[in-house]
Amino acid sequence: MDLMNSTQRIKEKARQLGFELVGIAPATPTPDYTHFLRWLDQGHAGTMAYLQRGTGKRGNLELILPGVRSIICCALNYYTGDSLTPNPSPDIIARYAWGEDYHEVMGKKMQQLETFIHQEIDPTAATKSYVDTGPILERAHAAQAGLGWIGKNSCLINNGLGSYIFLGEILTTLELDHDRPTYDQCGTCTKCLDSCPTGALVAPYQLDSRKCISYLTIEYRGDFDATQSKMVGDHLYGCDICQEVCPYNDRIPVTPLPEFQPRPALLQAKKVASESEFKELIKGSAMDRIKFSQWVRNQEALKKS
Ligand code: B12
Repeated sequence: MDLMNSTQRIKEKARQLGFELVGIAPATPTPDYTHFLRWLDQGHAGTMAYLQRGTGKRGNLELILPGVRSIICCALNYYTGDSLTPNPSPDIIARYAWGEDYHEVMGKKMQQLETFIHQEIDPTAATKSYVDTGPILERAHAAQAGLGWIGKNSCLINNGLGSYIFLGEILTTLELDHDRPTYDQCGTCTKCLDSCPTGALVAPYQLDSRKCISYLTIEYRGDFDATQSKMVGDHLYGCDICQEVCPYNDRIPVTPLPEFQPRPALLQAKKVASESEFKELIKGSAMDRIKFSQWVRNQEALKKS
């Protein structure tokens, strides 16, 4: 099979499906894997036990898909800009949760790409696709595929699209032409580290989740103590501060996807108090990651701030 030709056809199809970025990484362990292990040892994952569980697979993709050779890495822009109205504040609800659930929107596109591979490239190729929930280091593979670099805020940043991009991958047994990684373009800038109000970026590229507002408002299930409550401040769901201050997120294009446009209901998020209102608010969005009890907890922290 013509390696170059298959690679080009897959990339072309990905672009047709609306992915702004597509690149191919080798299915070898990423150099970042050792950082991941150290990060876990340091307790930076907090209570996210699922990260510990998938450790072996993250280091050896053969355990996920025997015979895996390539990772097709895709990115989808979710930035909707600030000039659109209605527009919730990224200080209260993180941008990634403004529109429809990206797991669904991007997941469907990834499946379409998988179908294309089976129907048009090689019916014998095995594939496995992920958006967010798989036991793989998505940012590290995307960086290896040349989609951007892992910035000091630990986000995958593209010079042109910035970091408001979702990542998705197809692991495949297909031999494809691999892309080259780009270089770290953060330079001497430390705006993300300096701006994080809780000091969660404990060093460049290293996020201690236990201090991260995104983790506290979404992943952390317990009650807040006084310190945590103060840390969360005005944020009801997620946090974008380390991205809002990033110079690579100035003058970036807005997504053409109607699915990612802000849901008007979010403008009233601060007032949502009953469980039925909450269920309505999170329906079909990535916000359904949290339970009503967490929402109440986050609201109470906001009242105190
Ligand atoms: C767990 C998780 C979280 C946790 C932990 C975040 C984190 N930084 O790890 C919490 C809940 C805090 C979180 C928050 C957010 N998340 Co999240 N999250 C994940 C998830 C499921 C796993 C990430 C992981 O493995 N972390 C492990 C640590 C070790 O990785 P890391 O911090 O990125 O560190 C890397 C490098 O910095 C480097 N490194 C680490 N230590 C060191 C040390 C040195 C010296 C060096 C040089 C390098 C280095 O190696 C690491 C491995 O690649 C991924 C999906 C996936 N399966 O990959 C989504 C993912 C990373 N999240 C995503 C998003 C959108 C967010 C938020 C923006 C949401 C929000 N607005 O609230 C924030 C961003 C916060 C931030 N600055 O990272 C996107 C990121 C897209 C992008 N452009 O980067 C992903 C890829 C989901 C997706 N499919 O789109 N998330």
